[in-house]
Amino acid sequence: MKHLKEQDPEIYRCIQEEELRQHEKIRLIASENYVSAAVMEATGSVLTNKYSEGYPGKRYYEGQQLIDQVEALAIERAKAVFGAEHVNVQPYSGSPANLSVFLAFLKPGDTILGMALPHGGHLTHGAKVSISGKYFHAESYSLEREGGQLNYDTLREKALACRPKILIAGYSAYPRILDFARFRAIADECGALLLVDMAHFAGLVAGKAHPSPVPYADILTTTTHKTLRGPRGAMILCKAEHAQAIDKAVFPGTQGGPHNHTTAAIAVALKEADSEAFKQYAAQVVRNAKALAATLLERGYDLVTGGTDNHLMLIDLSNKGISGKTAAQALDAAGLVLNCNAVPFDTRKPFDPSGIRIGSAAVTSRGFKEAQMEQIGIWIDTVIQNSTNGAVQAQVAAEVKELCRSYPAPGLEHLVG
Ligand code: DSN
Repeated sequence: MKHLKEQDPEIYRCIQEEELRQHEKIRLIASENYVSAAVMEATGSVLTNKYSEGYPGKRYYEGQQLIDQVEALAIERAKAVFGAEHVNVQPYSGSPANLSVFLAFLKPGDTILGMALPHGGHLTHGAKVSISGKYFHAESYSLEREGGQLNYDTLREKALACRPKILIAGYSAYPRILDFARFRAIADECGALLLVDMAHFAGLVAGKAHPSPVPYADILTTTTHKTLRGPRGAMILCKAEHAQAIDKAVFPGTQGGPHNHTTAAIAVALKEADSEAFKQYAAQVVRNAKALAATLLERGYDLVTGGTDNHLMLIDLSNKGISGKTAAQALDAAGLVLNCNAVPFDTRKPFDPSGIRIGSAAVTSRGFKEAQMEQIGIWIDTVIQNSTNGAVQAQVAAEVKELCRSYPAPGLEHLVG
């Protein structure tokens, strides 16, 4: 980064220090990961200089000889990895992807039905503060008070009562595998399109460590930077019959020119995902989440649904006498970075809720296995039991740093040595 260092020392310093933070700390935010050096190189390439409104073979501006190849490769790889009939790789991120789907199939005021935000759903699935909840009639389904699982009979009753045009399956904080066949049946019964937002688990699907929702959904959205381990971006997958509606809704419906550097990096990530190594990665992500969940359960932590089947877990800290925000801040000081999170039926406010969410995608990318996950569980417990003790936080932070030295993260290997 010699040019950046010279021209903008302030930004250069922030990036250098962020590199160090990502190297020295254990990153447990369930939606984050480490991209490979190859993905990073594509993201930082000259493709950022090009405008390309339109789609391969049909663009508004000239000079698309290489951009068309890049986008066509990304599309073909996505279709192959997920077995999808049609893919649009242009959405800037998950929220614009979901908005494009709504634009394609809904009129303002139409009904959508998604998982309630405090129960693990996403803002864009109809939360009142989001455009999805402001411009559409948003209904939501909840988890069960006892056990915290999704009850499909209750979901069906709700869907039959409100008759959504789009039924959304997907989450940002639900630790179990969704029953996509059941969602399909409910959507059929109430005449809805089924949208699966697989942002969180797309990498597990690509790596065959999670059932694929693709055969069941009419449309799927996903970000590309979570378990899929690509750049910050998104894709929409759909049945061939919806291809035109989706493409028109992305461009010109909600977006202008695609971010070609991101498209290239998505293509690179998809090539990486189509490998034996990525299959092993995805399987290890799930094993690691289970190992951490088991360690926390042994120490009396209240895991929503009692455990995990995917890459994340949600912990209700009410029985530990500490709020989610206080716990997350103490853990951050100790080098364990995660986020506070609402739990189902939370009585606390969203900015300082009762829970924390933990994910295993990033730590698995740096090579952590079950033994390291168990150690993380012990550290989390130690910090939470001593949340006001700065000395304990400093001691754990030193131990975390020492462990991280032996597991250089992808793209950050130069920091060890
Ligand atoms: N912000 C993401 C997450 O943390 O799950 C979802 O968009």
